[in-house]
Amino acid sequence: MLARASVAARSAIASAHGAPARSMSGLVDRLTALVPEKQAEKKAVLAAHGDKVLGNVTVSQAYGGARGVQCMVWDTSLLDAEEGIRFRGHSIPELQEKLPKAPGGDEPLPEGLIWLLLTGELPTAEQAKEVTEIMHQRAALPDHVEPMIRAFPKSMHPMTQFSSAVLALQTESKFAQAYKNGVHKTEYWKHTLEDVLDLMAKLPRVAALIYRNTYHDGTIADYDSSLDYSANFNRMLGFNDTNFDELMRLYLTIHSDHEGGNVSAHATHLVGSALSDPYLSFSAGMNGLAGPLHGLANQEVLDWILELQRTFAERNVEVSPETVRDYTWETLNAGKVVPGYGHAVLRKTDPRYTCQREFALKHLPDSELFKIVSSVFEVVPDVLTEHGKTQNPWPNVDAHSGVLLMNYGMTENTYYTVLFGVSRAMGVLSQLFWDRALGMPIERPKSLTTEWIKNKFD
Ligand code: AMX
Repeated sequence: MLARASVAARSAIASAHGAPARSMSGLVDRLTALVPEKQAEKKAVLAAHGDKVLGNVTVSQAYGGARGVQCMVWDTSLLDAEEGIRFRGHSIPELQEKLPKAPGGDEPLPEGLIWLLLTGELPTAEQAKEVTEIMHQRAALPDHVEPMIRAFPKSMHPMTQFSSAVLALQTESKFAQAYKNGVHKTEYWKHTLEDVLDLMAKLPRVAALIYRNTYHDGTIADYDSSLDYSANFNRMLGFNDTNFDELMRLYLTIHSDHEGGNVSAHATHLVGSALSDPYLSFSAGMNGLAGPLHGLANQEVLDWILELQRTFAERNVEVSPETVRDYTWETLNAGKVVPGYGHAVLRKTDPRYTCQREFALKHLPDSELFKIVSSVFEVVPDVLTEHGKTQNPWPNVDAHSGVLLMNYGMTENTYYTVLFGVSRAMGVLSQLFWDRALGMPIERPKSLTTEWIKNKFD
């Protein structure tokens, strides 16, 4: 049932708030034990290898977006150009096999992934459940955030609303408060952990409010702490289909982290390095995710596919390898990118694409849009190869996600990047916790002028 405003929701969350404190001790205890171990490990690595060379930087790399420059430590995930992402050493198929699932479900619970990203250890079902409880306990929003979201013009892009709402949540930062109170730097990580968990917990309601207010009548379902993170998120968004719950679990898992150099991860890490609290840091990351070459590509892909469908209907042509090929060339000849294809690091099909394709084959094999996505997959890599500019002609995560969301009735593609953002929080905030625990310094690479480069090498 949908109820206006959030009074009922707040009381539902507040009663979850009163849940026994024992439910959060496992994760915090585990991290408390791990922090000194990892601090010692960092010290040992620096003592043994501190003067080893990771690589040289060429002038092309300095002009070329620092592509391939190895100069950052990011422990939550690692991207291999051929194989794709591993989260704490585990590939996506391994996560699908090893992470706890919802009763009767096949897809991993993102709560289990949060445990894995934070601790580096695969959780038991009990431990994943504990994370679900932690999320419910911390989900209540401060009073000023909901009215602020409701006051935004519907024409404001959902990512602008999302980033602004995260900034508004910053009034709750326990790290900022502790810093103001003069906390010792060895204690930073404890307050950062509070913010990291609070923020992950609050994002679904923030995101759902944006969705309900921008595209619907503003009513939002009561918060239901008897459900897992993804199912409760779906109810607040207004969806009540258990297959969509499964998709949401998979979606939130696979978009969470993609090592440290991508724009949203790097921006969060960079801003956090100034000891800006997790709210300020994550909001910065979301402003980067909102760019069309990064997270906004999921919105662009669906526009491209729907435009293809419309154009073909107007021209009265069937979707076929030949017609999709011609349409792709039209895009390239107009000086535009084919959204959802290419990657700065990957050189093969993104395994995040592959697992979404498998989900579609299982749950929506007859969808017309899925058939278009499949035809595009057959043709675009060849066209991009023939075009000859793209380093990687294969599809990335964004080439598939929109069609799955459309299938379950989430048709508003300008919203899609917000879902990416809710997921991305899990990766970048887990790493931000470790940045604080390991005492990572303020980030400050050296820049050079063109004049300096010419003088050195001419
Ligand atoms: N369509 C057309 N041209 C493409 C292309 C694509 N899908 N991918 C790359 N190119 C072009 C680049 O624009 C560049 O052209 P230029 O020399 O005229 O500037 C040239 O090929 C070389 O680029 P690259 O080295 O292969 O890629 P990159 O590392 O500079 O950029 C990326 C990577 C993802 C921005 C790029 O492939 C792209 O724009 N793809 C489409 C947008 C997209 O899907 N983004 C989402 C990525 C995943 C994510 O972050 N969510």
